[in-house]
Amino acid sequence: TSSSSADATSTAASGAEPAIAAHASAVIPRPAQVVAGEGRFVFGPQTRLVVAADDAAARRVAEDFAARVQQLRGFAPSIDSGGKAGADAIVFALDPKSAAGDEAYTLDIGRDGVRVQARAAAGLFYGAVTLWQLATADGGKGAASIAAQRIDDAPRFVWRGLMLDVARHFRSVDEVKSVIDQMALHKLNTFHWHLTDDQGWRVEIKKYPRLTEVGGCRILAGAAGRDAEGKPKPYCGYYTQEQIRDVVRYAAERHITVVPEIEMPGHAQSAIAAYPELGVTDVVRKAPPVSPDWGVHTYLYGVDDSTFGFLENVLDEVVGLFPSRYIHIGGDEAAKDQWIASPNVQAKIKSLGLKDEMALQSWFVGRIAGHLQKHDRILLGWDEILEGGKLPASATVMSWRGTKGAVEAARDGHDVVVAPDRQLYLDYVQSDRDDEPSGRFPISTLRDFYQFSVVPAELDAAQSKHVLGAQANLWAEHRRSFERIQTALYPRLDALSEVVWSPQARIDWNDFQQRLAAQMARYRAQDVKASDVAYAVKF
Ligand code: TNX
Repeated sequence: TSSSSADATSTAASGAEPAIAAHASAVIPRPAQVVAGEGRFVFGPQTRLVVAADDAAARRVAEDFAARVQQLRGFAPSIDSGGKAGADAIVFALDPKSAAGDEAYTLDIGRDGVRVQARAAAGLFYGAVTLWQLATADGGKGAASIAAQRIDDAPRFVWRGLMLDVARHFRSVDEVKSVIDQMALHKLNTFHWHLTDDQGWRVEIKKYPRLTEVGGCRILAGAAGRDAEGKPKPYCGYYTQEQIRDVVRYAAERHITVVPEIEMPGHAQSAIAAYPELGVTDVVRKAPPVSPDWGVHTYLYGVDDSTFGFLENVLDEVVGLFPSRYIHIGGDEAAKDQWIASPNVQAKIKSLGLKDEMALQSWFVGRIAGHLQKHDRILLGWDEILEGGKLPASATVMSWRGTKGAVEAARDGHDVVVAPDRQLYLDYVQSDRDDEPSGRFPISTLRDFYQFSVVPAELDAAQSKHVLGAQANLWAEHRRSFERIQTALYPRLDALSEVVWSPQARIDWNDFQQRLAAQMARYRAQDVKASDVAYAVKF
């Protein structure tokens, strides 16, 4: 279907060699440039993975590649440190002179061997992922044949993200790592971890142990929250700081940055349940429970200096755990009812010379941004942070209520990440099938995801430079089991990866569908539950 892909290349099969996979360029996201070559490379247990003796980064990439090959094809090629290139070798080489960026790579596949080359470890890793996909496109075991081709690849956007909500339903470290693994295999590089919300506080903060002891547990509404004798059954989960560090390290090894989100001033009910003095104390006199149900709740932080002291202490620990440049502070859906009802808050608004509660939220965000700046970190928030006043120049906006916020912010000189709900939310249902799990309406299909265009049409070329990229968000209200998380994610993650990685001109729904067949087989082989709805629904 594509003139520049290697699909058409096939030499007469000589009995001993395995056949070339039907779709020989089954790579997702689709590489920027593919030029077909002559012949094929035979990849089997005898293949050597060659790395320079002193190149630790290339060695890590080669080891990771060998383990992934072992998982799918049942053999692990050996690592030949300091060995020579040859027709039986795949060379992984860092070349600091390469002109392209740190995430770019070239992949040269021919009869006389394979060379994966990049300027930096990230690019080399992505080159190996592409090679792994080519080497597993037929879904088979044992030796494989890979069509000769030359790939020159680099991402379109620097922010290629996924958000996972572990506040509504907790996910184990292993489950989180499994998601991170799949992100890496799709060349995504930013994992946004939604760690706090009304229904749960999931990150250990040493200074405030009740955040997780109390805020990490809730009682589910209805029968699900009671045991056989009708006694409440706590439903709990949080990550220790050691576990957080482990996940951050695991992600970094896969060239993924973890961006934590600590919600404020709203979506704070679990924190206020743990420490009621953080709330609007002249209105709320009794500690709320950690929220047992969904929706936009009214508990939000107060604006006393003591509450800012708490938030700053929390952020200080968060900054210590997460090396990311960006710290997400939420900012969405902060219902202002309690601020409006509070004489203390109203007095504060007056004393600051502010107009109203919206202006107070803007002031709140500015104060937190200043604190993060002391740590050399950039405040990131949902598009509500644009409301009520001027955002600090460095603040970055994540646009979820469509792309309006992205347009406004980019025009105003802020960097933006687009994550519009109707297009890139993974909690929407995917079909009208009887076995479709519950979720938000209307239906959001794989094709809807695939056809999303990242840069809003309203932006001119200069403003568009502020668009860092896009991410999909997986809110978990409807997703209690990990299997439901997985079927919401896969294969829509494939569509997302192409939208944020591949050049616009390479976006092609028919071609994508063909390549997806091999990917669905890879999911099965890796024991990853993917939704088959893409095949069941007529588009
Ligand atoms: C809105 S999107 C929220 C989340 C919900 C989601 C449900 C956003 C910034 N806030 O709290 O989980 O809708 O789709």
